[in-house]
Amino acid sequence: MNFSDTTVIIPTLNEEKNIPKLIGYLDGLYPNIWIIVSDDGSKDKTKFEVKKISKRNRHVKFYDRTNRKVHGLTISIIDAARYVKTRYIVVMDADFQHPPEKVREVVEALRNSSDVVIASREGKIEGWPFYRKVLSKTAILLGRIRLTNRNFKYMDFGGGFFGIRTKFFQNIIKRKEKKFEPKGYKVMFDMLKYAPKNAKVSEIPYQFGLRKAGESKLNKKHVYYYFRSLLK
Ligand SMILES: Nc1nc2c(ncn2[C@@H]2O[C@H](COP(=O)(O)OP(=O)(O)OP(=O)(O)O)[C@@H](O)[C@H]2O)c(=O)[nH]1
Ligand SMILES: [Mg+2]
Repeated sequence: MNFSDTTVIIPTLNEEKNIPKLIGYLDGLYPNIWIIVSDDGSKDKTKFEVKKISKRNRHVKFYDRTNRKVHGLTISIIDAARYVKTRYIVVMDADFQHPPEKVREVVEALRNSSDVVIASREGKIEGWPFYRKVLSKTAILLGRIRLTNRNFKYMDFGGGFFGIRTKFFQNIIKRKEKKFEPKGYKVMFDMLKYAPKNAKVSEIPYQFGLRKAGESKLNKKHVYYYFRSLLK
């Protein structure tokens, strides 16, 4: 099966331990898939590692955002999405919390005419402290209220793993770019707020785990960005 219709966007900040492995998996599992690593000026060897791979694989691109004025997870994804030429996009983290084997199902659902495919987190999130569980539940509840009247409000809109038809995503970005929280972590939520009511959104479950290597970049600021995004 050929995956030249799909670009995987991977935002990175200091992911030298994960990103070469993840690219290796994706490349092995999905012939001809395109990969954009959207990096916000990593201080480790992320750039070196990805550049090394991209020299022998023209399907792998390193998007260097070091000198951009605004840095952040959401802006890294939407900026990369503007360059995509393939019909479909898959967005996933570098740290293996989003299993590369699931990309196949995400792409298949897009090919079966979904506009958006939400990879939804299943099972217990082992290792999360109590406060993070409470925070997550509250965030979901408020997000559902924000998405009132949308048939996708019960889906897992708070995650970072999703597939989307490129034109569909680029249209929303064009119309509502200013409404996205550039430094926030909830790009899927921001996008869904402005998706047409009749958008075809489907869901595939996956087992969510802890990051494989490296450090988390999530902090209190990101919670603030989410709450601000609820009001937009
Ligand atoms: N380009 C860019 N990537 C980022 C930024 N912050 C985080 N990332 C990347 O976005 C992905 C998600 O970040 P994580 O730190 O894993 O956040 P998280 O998954 O909510 O937190 P953990 O569960 O602790 O891993 C990873 O691939 C990070 O390297 C940023 O400001 N810019
Ligand atoms: Mg993570």
